[in-house]
Amino acid sequence: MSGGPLPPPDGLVAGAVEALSSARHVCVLTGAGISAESGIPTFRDALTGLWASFRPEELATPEAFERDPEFVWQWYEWRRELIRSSQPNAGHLALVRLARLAPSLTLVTQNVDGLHQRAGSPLVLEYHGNILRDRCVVEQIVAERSPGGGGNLPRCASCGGLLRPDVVWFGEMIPVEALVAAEDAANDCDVFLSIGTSSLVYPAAGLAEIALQRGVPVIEVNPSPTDLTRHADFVLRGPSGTILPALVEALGQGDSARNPQ
Ligand code: BV8
Repeated sequence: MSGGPLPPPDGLVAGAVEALSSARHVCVLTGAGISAESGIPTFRDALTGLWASFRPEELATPEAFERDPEFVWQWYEWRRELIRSSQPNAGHLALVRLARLAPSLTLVTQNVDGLHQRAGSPLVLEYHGNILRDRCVVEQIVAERSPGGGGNLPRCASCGGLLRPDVVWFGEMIPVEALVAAEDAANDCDVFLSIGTSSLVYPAAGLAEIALQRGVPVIEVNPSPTDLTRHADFVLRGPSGTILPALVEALGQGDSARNPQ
């Protein structure tokens, strides 16, 4: 994608469109905010029901699972139902189109909901795992459930060990493949797009810092200010389900204007 900037539609900062339109490699980091318009509460949104008195950071820990695996499984099963009954939104779909427009795009997500994959994103780095997979606590591999179950805790079909959701809990290491690939992308990209994240959870929040230290443009898409806002080069203030389609539209228009078929 080459050639001069075009007048930006409302809400889009000209420089952001320009930075993306001349990008060779775009690195995208998404957080819970991109799935909010699909009806999935963010981590900032207070928990409801059984879990109202807990913070996600308290439930998503090996200690909580150790203490009361049934209670933690109930929370994950509740979230799984919500995710199974939700659909990717316009924000997820716009990133699929952006991946087609950009020469190279690396999509890193903190979300465990699998909605990027369901939207059709070709390559998604699951930085915090995927809630819809089970992992065997004994063999530490993704495992099938033993049909009989064994009480109300899911058991591994091959060794009978306890199963847990295949997600990264607080205090646990990021899967090394995703960790390394995401860091490589942040170290190679020439534009970093941070979407729907409060930029509070590390090491994910450190990826934008790598881009900042390299002096490549950092674009934030979020309806509210975050810890990254004052460092970002371009801030697109609004819901990703509105901003991202408009951004991709502007890029697409620019592209067809520059490369009429
Ligand atoms: C580790 C999976 C060590 C589970 C998750 C440095 C400084 C401080 C603390 C630490 C540090 N390094 C490590 C830590 C500790 C900790 C941490 O960061 N704590 C935080 C709370 C301060 N990090 C860890 O524990 C990590 N592990 O460090 O291991 C280690 C090292 C060596 C060897 C062994 C161990 C692991 C962190 C991963 C935890 N797992 N999820 C599950 O989902 O059940 S994190 C989970 O919370 C999500 O995945 C996500 O990452 C995070 C929530 O953040 P966001 O996605 O940003 O969502 P949030 O709700 O916060 O914000 C939503 C945003 O969307 C808002 O800004 C809102 O304005 C915006 N929004 C709303 N609507 C929209 C929108 N945006 C756009 N459109 C809209 N419509």
